[in-house]
Amino acid sequence: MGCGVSKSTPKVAAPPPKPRLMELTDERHQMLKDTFAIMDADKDGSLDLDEFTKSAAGIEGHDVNKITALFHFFDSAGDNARSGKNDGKLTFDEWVVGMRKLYVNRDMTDEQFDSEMKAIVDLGKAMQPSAS
Ligand SMILES: [Ca+2]
Repeated sequence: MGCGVSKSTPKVAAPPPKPRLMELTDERHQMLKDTFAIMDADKDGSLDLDEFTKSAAGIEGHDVNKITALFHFFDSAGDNARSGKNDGKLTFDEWVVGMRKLYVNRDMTDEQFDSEMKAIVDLGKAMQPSAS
């Protein structure tokens, strides 16, 4: 076999490109806040899997596995103990961090973000029992 000797030149370890989290403007922050409030059907300040599933059905269709995976993605998105990482509830902090991670390296226009959020909000509203 005529294998040539391949010289391996030591590569200078280039630092991996830093993931660019979605830019969080005041407007987007407010939108996330509104969305969270609507998804939080029992208003206890956190989203459980049930609340999340009802709202997320609009994003992922009715694929329970996908929604559950997404829920755990968010639940582990918090960066500190305060946000209750992996405790089965999504805090607002996890929701914000999760959304920024979800849209990482994606250049979204405000319009795109707006329409994605609106889809969730509309669905959340449809889930609300009509006030009597
Ligand atoms: Ca809740």
